[in-house]
Amino acid sequence: MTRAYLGLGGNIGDVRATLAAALRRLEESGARVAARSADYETPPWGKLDQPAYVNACVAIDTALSADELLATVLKIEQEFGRRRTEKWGPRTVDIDILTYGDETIDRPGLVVPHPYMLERAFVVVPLAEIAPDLVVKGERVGDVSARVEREGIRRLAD
Ligand code: A4P
Ligand code: MG
Repeated sequence: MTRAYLGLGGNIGDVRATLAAALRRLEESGARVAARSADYETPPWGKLDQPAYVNACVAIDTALSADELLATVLKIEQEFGRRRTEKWGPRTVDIDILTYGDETIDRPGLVVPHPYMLERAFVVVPLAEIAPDLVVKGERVGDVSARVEREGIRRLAD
């Protein structure tokens, strides 16, 4: 079994319902959700003229290989209506593999740890809620979260 962390987000439709449904699909696909952050409303990053996002992070335990896990999350994105149009543009659900065990993977199609994860408050803030002591690229997630610019990020009630 490998412990992996995933970041989920979306800004089209009833995102909170979509995230919940996507996580149920993930559990049917060979991943046990061991911890889940709250949902957070987050200002759009990268491309600003789009609606606010809802983001969350989960810890999973899985026997899937990193490649199998990627194929699984891409399939779930498709299932929930993800259409790839513009980079950083609006989406129903995006699922990123943040870490996979303590592996470093860097090849076309899969880069782990996710290259920008520590620079993105919409990843680091929810991740710190479930894994403050996780160390990524030599940095403790809780420490990164404590110093990240979090203006406009709002933790949503259940
Ligand atoms: N890929 C490579 N590494 C990974 C990985 N670790 N996890 C490849 C998942 N996928 C990985 O993804 C393109 C390809 O990345 C996949 O086919 C996979 O083989 P994509 O999701 O279609 O590309 P994208 O989303 O257009 O680009 P990118 O860079 O993934 O966008 P981001 O970085 O995900 O940004 N603002 C807020 N507040 N919250 C958000 O969630 N998300 C984005 C999208 C922009 N702004 C946001 C948010
Ligand atoms: Mg993505």
